[in-house]
Amino acid sequence: MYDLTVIIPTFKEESNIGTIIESVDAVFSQNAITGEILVVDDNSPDRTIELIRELKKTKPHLSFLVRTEDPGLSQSVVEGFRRARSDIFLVMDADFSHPPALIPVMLGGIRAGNDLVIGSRYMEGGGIKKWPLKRRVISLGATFLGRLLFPEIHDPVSGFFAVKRSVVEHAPLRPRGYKILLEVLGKGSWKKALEVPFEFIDRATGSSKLGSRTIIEYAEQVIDNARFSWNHHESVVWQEWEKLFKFGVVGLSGILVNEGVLIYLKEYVHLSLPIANIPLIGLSIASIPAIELSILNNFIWNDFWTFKTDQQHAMPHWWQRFLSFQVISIGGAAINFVILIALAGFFGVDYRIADLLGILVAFAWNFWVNRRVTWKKSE
Ligand SMILES: Nc1nc2c(ncn2[C@@H]2O[C@H](COP(=O)(O)OP(=O)(O)OP(=O)(O)O)[C@@H](O)[C@H]2O)c(=O)[nH]1
Ligand SMILES: [Mg+2]
Repeated sequence: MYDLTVIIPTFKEESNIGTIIESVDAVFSQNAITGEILVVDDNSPDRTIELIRELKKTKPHLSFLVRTEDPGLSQSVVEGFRRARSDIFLVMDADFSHPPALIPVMLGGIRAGNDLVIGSRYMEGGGIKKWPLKRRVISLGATFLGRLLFPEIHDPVSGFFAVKRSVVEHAPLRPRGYKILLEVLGKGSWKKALEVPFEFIDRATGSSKLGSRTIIEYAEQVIDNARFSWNHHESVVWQEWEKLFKFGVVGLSGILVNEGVLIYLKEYVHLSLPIANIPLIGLSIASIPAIELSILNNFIWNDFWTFKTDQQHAMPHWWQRFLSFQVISIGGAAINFVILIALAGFFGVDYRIADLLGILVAFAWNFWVNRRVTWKKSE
């Protein structure tokens, strides 16, 4: 039995296939890894297949399969999952964009108890070398969409990852397009993921296959994964919806607190300062504690309920989280205000609709930023 299976999808990689296999092999022997290499080729019209056949003669741990139907990178990887003869799968490109030297690190991550180990470009220590602006923008857009579903994963669309067999074995994967990792995250059964940074190096030889269709396919895939979670409440994405929902409920409770305090101070306390008789000033004096108490209310509920976790928070002290929440809430209020004034004042939108839009954007801001800053889990 092998320690792991390195799955390499290929299409027209005659200039890389020989060297990538040798490199992976060198890493295997330097680290005493009994690994299998599984190349999944989509019937390349160049010499890729011929070269693999040649290499196989001297390498019993090298297998390959040539697909003739339904070509595609993700489909090939999933077929690799089915054919692999070990319990740990590691997916990497053939074009040296993914450094083979990281294989032992990723294997170690799985052995240490993680279900998934992701080679990550978008975290400290990671990066991308020699990419034109257009590709960077597309990739950042894809990453942002993916992070809406998996806020804790820096690089949910990386092509470089290791995964336990059990994560994908019974997962109803619908592989399409390029971003197989998103599919695994969305439909696989996993709890713990680890990310290791790496620098993505653009291919030196061979040709790229990234087309414009990939963008549409990817958007479909994101939607499909979001939909999937509605019927699968054990999925990580569903847990995210739950947080969003709770955050919304807490927000509504904050409105009640705000209104309640305001009415109480205005109607029953009868602020007795001399200037409080001037109507607007009295209202302002009452509004400030009303807003502040609603922020406090929301913080408490979110801290004890919405973002309750058995893991350590990146901000370990409650007052740190409170300060962060406070600042972000003021930012949200400013967003609400600016949108209301801009839409109603400059674009003639009905002020009620303008306010509603402002509230929605502020809500999205509050959730997203607090999720990633205030209640970030420690790594
Ligand atoms: N089996 C299979 N492999 C593919 C297919 N398309 C790409 N690949 C392989 O998947 C890996 C990543 O593809 P790349 O074309 O390098 O994609 P990329 O890294 O986004 O783009 P470039 O590096 O600029 O080419 C490489 O090993 C390719 O050979 C495909 O349709 N089928
Ligand atoms: Mg590449």
